[in-house]
Amino acid sequence: MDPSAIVALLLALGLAALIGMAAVRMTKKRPSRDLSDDDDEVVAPPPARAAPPVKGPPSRPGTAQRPAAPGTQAPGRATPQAPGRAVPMIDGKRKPAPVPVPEPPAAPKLVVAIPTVKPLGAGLERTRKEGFVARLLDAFKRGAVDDALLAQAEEALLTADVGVKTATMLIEALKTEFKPSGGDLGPQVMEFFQKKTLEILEPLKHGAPKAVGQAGAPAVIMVVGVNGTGKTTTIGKMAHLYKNKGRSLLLIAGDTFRAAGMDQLVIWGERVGVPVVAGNPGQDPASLMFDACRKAVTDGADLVIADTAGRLHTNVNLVDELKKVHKVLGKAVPGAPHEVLLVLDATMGQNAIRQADVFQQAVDVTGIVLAKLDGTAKGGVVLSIARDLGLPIRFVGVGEGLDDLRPFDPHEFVEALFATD
Ligand SMILES: Nc1nc2c(ncn2[C@@H]2O[C@H](COP(=O)(O)OP(=O)(O)OP(=O)(O)O)[C@@H](O)[C@H]2O)c(=O)[nH]1
Ligand SMILES: [Mg+2]
Repeated sequence: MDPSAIVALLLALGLAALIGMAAVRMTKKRPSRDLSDDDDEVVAPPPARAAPPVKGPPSRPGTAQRPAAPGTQAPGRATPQAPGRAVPMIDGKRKPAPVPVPEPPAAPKLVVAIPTVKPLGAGLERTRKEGFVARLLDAFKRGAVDDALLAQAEEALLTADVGVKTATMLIEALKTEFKPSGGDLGPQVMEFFQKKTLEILEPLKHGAPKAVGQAGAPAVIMVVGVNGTGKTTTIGKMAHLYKNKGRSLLLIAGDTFRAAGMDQLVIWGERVGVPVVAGNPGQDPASLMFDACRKAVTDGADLVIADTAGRLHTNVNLVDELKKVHKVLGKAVPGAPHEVLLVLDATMGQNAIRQADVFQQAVDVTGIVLAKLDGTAKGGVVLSIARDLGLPIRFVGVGEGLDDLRPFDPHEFVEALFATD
């Protein structure tokens, strides 16, 4: 054979052998590639997500509580590290043989509540939707304003708990002052009622109290009301609101008749990051108030909010107790209490008005908080409060969340109440 042919044959055989070996190596390597595509990276554990604020255990009574900032990670809730996922490089060259790794446990699903501020309209939804506005509009579809129609309109107003006196006044005004301008009556009547309602509400100075203390002393707000109306919850929400405005606060858990009542405020304090002074169960609330106010002065707090017991208003002792607390607050801080807020439960409608009388006799109530407006079709009670009690409405509660307290604005209220959506 020609020597050059032999050389060519050998070269061809060598090449074929090389290709074969390469193919075998590639097939062998394939399974490990899937694990080692990112061998050089240390795999980071899944990022920890912020846990929602967690109610801590009630703190020991008798001391000021300064809880951890809200939103901090709850102990033991951190997302666990994924074990064994890191495959480090050794000397930049060699890699250890991949070790079979068990699947990491699934990260716990933490639901983080996104706070939303509820519009007032949402709080008045039941008042509007459960007949009131729809019935008024329906009544005035029929054209002329006659007696039957006026009676129907009065009934619609009463279902929203505007109170007999206010409903009568509005209907009288409709009879004598309302001048329809042709076309659909319904919207015109609504506009008329809106105007009249504003006339009832506007003369009073509604909205959040400024609550500013004097000469380096804190402002003091005393919160009173029948049990279950929403005092403690309102104080928690108010603390959140004023803290967000940059005020330094101290809360007093003055409901010493009920340990659970005090604990409830301590938990709210932890939630919003505001210190709470709680007493011992059965302790004289007035002495607790005095000590706590002196502490607020020493600490340089600029707003104190005091919770009180809410036993039945027929309990004469409670009235005496509130009078005593009121007096003692004045001894501890000049001019205190600067505000006495009466918390009324909107779901009680006209009964809430009767409760107000009793508290007004006991202490000098300066404003109303209307809680639970979201849970009632009796939102018209706002008109009764302003007209019959002559008291400004400071806040309305529209839910149980941190942000569900709104400074009362008559314009916003009237628009939401008579909205025809
Ligand atoms: N839907 C709704 N619920 C509310 C509102 N305000 C308070 N609540 C609920 O009403 C209930 C009673 O509220 P509390 O704050 O404990 O009432 P309280 O006046 O302090 O009661 P006592 O301490 O027993 O006198 C709780 O379940 C609150 O969550 C509100 O604006 N809307
Ligand atoms: Mg309470």
